[in-house]
Amino acid sequence: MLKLTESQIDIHNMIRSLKNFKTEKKFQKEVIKIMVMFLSDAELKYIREVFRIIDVNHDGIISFQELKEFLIKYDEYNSDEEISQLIQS
Ligand SMILES: [Ca+2]
Repeated sequence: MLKLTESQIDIHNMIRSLKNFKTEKKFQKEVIKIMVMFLSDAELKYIREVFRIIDVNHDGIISFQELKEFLIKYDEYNSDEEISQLIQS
């Protein structure tokens, strides 16, 4: 069974994707819907694993604080406002 560890996941690349996501919200959401249909089990597993890492208390929700701590940990934190924008997108 494939088990991804935190070190195997390209966190910075993932954060970059998240940040770009807000720029063209509507278009990107449509693209993501289509992409999800074509994702392999391994890719879906990868996404779930990243979610699990951010969702520290494992309640199935990524809170503002969890996302902030995650970005600080990976040196990608800029401002609370940026996090708000990420959450709203
Ligand atoms: Ca949580």
